[in-house]
Amino acid sequence: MKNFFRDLFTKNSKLNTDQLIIKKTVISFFFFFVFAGAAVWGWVWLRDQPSSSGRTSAPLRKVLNTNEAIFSNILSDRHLAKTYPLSLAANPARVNGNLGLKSQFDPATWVMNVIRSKGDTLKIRLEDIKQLPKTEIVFNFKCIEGWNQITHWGGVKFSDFMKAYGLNEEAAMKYLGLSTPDKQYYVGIDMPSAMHPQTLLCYELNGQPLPLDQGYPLRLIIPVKYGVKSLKRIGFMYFDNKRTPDYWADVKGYDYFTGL
Ligand SMILES: Nc1nc2c(c(=O)[nH]1)N[C@H]1C(S)=C(S)[C@@H](COP(=O)(O)O)O[C@H]1N2
Ligand SMILES: [Mo]
Repeated sequence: MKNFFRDLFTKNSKLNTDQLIIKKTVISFFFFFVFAGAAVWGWVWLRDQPSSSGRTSAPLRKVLNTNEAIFSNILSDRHLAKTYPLSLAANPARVNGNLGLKSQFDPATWVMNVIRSKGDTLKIRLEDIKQLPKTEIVFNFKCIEGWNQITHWGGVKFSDFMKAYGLNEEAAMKYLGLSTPDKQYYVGIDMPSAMHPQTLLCYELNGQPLPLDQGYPLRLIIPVKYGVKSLKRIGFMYFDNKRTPDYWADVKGYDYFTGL
């Protein structure tokens, strides 16, 4: 035993092969236990931290918030989502997600309620939206769950809509909020992404009116974001300088911006 400890602190060149093997093995185990201990300690610490929002613990939330601060800045008019030829568009297109679409719904009485910052509410019909210049896009629609699909949409640019209705004060605010008529699904979007030239108030899929389960009469299509933000069946639109509520960010702790 005495020799063993002495060997541990003896220069390698002065040890025979057996002594050297023992020395190196002991040193390896020592570091293995130090790092394993640190990893377990770190995990226990992280597990015991209070959670800040939903299910994400405060330290992890801090990292996510930093990511958001960085990535929200990358979004701007300068970056366009890639577009594709019409022939590549899926038909029929995949249907995914029916939150806010399960309540009783009467297409005949539908209007989009645009709640202005002054407090008055515009009630806009589908015919009104269709009066505005139409824009079409074929892009790769990406769902956060891991699938993507090239799809063909038609509607009005959100920025054209804001201009046409004189919603300048509202467009100058930092966030847009949208919700379904029954308010069961809602999304928050930073205004630069909403005003992006590819963001549509969309009423057509593959040249046809939207199917009911894909958001008839009007949905958002926002190619610079994951699919979660492309809210189907807009009932309400509102504006704020603070972050507007977002179903997946608030309930599940997902990233608020989900930029692409
Ligand atoms: N009202 C509403 N809109 C929604 C959802 C939803 O559950 N309810 N799901 C979102 C998600 S996660 C995706 S990927 C897309 C899917 O659009 P699609 O059904 O046209 O493929 O809609 C988004 N908009
Ligand atoms: Mo999604």
